[in-house]
Amino acid sequence: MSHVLILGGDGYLGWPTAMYFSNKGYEVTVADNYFRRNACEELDTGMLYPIPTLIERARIWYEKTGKEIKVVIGDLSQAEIMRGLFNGNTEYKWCLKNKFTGIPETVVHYAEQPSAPYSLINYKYADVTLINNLRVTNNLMWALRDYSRDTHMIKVGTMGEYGTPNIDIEEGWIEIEHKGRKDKFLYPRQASSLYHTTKIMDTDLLWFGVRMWNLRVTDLMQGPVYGIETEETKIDERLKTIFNYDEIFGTIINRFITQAVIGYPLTVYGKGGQTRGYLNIKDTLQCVHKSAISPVKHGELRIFNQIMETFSVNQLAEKIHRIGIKRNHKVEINHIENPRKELEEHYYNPVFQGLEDIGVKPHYLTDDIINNMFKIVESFCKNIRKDVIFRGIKW
Ligand code: USQ
Repeated sequence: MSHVLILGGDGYLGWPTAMYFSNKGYEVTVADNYFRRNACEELDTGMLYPIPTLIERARIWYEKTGKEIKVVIGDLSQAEIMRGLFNGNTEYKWCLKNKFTGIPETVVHYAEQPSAPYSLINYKYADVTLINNLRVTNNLMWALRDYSRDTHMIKVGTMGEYGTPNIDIEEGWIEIEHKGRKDKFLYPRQASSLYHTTKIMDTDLLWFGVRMWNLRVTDLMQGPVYGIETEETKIDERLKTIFNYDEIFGTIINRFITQAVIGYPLTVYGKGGQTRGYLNIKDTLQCVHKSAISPVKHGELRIFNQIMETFSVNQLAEKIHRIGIKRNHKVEINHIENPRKELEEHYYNPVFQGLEDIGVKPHYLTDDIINNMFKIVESFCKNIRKDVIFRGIKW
């Protein structure tokens, strides 16, 4: 049975990914330092519903499915904690037999501060983002270099690495002809937040590791993810993933649906022409799994653009407005001054074929999917806090 190690296994994507692999029969270990929950508490972001600790979740998963997800609680920006996951010097906080599972065939790296607004609250949060994200990536790269050059690293990057250039966005690489000669380079990157900039730096670090030490890396340029449920979270209420709708950790579709449910006008930043590529949380799991079973060669940095369709903010607001009204909510669309520094009208034409080519079957943002999200959010309506929806963190 293949062993998958998931770094950041307590997060919005990490926990559903752990259950997805476990359900497919993989041996799964998760590691996390509770960064996300602690940050939510510290910044008082509110959550749609409470979630059990990672240890409790692993126990519930075992009770419900008979499958084990081993849990390590630790800060992966500390080199020895990261290295312990590869050299056996690790301490499990929950597992059936306290025995090292061995070096993983695949490591999924989600262990980063994931919010653009968080990274720009002030100097302190910018520093936490830079130090955490770059150090965790560097620690992982060195652990693979020193203990396990065969392990396939699947790293979650972001479409925001590319920014919004006035030319088509390729999947990671571009061939450039200059003064009659040609070469292939990483596609130019220009991010619009410090968080997104750390993802650019991660890609550069990993490209170095791949060139120097023949590491095997897949870097997934992911767009904003939406959704609450996966097949595995439905097994038990308590297995739900963390769901944020606040300005700091909530992504736009999750936010707009929550806002519609409580009659808070949809907060379209500026003109609303900002276009991004979106995907359902179920597709994140598929993309990571399909990447894991079609591994890269030694010395290869494979990059996929992990999005399924593109929308402008205005298009999202209109969709959610239309469905919210049908469900008898009082929904308004409000164009507010953009707190971010970003283009509000721009060209956007990214290529995103690679993941479908390796077998991913996209879910699209249909009315059914939106209605289903509405139903779940409505059922937790009492927990929604208006005061966390917009505080105005400025770039
Ligand atoms: N936006 C609004 N109103 C809101 C919230 C957002 O108009 O109330 C706009 C933003 O200005 C932006 C777009 O919607 O133009 C997307 O914003 P977002 O907050 O959903 O996403 P973003 O900050 O870009 O970050 C999210 C995830 C991050 C991931 C990224 C992918 O938090 O982890 O890397 O999406 S991407 O956007 O492709 O870079």
